[in-house]
Amino acid sequence: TQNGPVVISTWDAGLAANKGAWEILSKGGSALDAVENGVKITEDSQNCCVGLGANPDRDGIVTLDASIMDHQFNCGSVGFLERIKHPISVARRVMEKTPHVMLVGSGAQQFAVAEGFPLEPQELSPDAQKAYKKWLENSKYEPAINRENKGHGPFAPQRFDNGEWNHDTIGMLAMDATGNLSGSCTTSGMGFKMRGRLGDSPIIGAGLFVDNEVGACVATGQGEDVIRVAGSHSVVEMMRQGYGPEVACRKIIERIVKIKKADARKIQVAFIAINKNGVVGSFAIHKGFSYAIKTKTKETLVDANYHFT
Ligand code: SD4
Repeated sequence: TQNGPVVISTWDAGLAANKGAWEILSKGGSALDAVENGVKITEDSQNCCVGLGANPDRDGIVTLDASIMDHQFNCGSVGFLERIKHPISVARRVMEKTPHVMLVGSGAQQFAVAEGFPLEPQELSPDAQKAYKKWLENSKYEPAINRENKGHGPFAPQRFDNGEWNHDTIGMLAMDATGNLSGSCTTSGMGFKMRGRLGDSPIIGAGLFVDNEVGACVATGQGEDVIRVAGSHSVVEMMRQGYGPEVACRKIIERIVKIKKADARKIQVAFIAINKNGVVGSFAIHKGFSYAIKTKTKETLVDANYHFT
């Protein structure tokens, strides 16, 4: 039911991010401003898994992806962006100031600098340095789901003993007081990815999709498997067919599980969704995914339902 503004976002870091969104929503601000302001908190945090403090690629360089979409199919994204603290704001500038939807790599960085974003030093945070050094011992790329299974919730460690974060992304969806929807997603991508790898997060329709007449969805987890089913767009299409947000998410999770066969046991994907009435829902492949909700009366972390029980 539509009961004033709502914001939801992925993982436990979503609790802090939702507060940033709520600063805007509670004053009657737009969903678009809210989803930008909210995830900037996570991008800022040196203590999390998103933004410049996050894990690097195999070559030891942090590369960031982000996307944003409003209630009128306006969208913008950046991929493979280095040395910029707030990729989400660059994505918004791409949306608002260029004739394009997506800028990547050095071009995205050049645009960001021209727009006045400071070029940050190219260095790893102390935690990321430690994790990278450890990773170099074996140099194995393993998209292990168990990152997500090892713990979550407000008291869970942000980083495990082996140096891995329990996630690398924040996705956020908001409905403002006028009933408009917007979404954002920002990530360092999978830690120790190949250089040049883009995940689902900067791809409109994969990592994020908003159709104001129907609903919105954002994804987290193994980006490659979100891309191959046009994940977030597919979830929104399920809502268009009349399914509620959780069932819509479940339908596409089940599609991924079917496609991946035995390999589905090894990957985590989760979607969160909101429909045009402000009803929210989520579904994941595995246990351990949580998402944060904030409304006028509620501020909480919810354990999502999942496929493999
Ligand atoms: C990616 N979907 O780059 C992102 C990673 C993620 O929690 O969501 N990690 O594939």
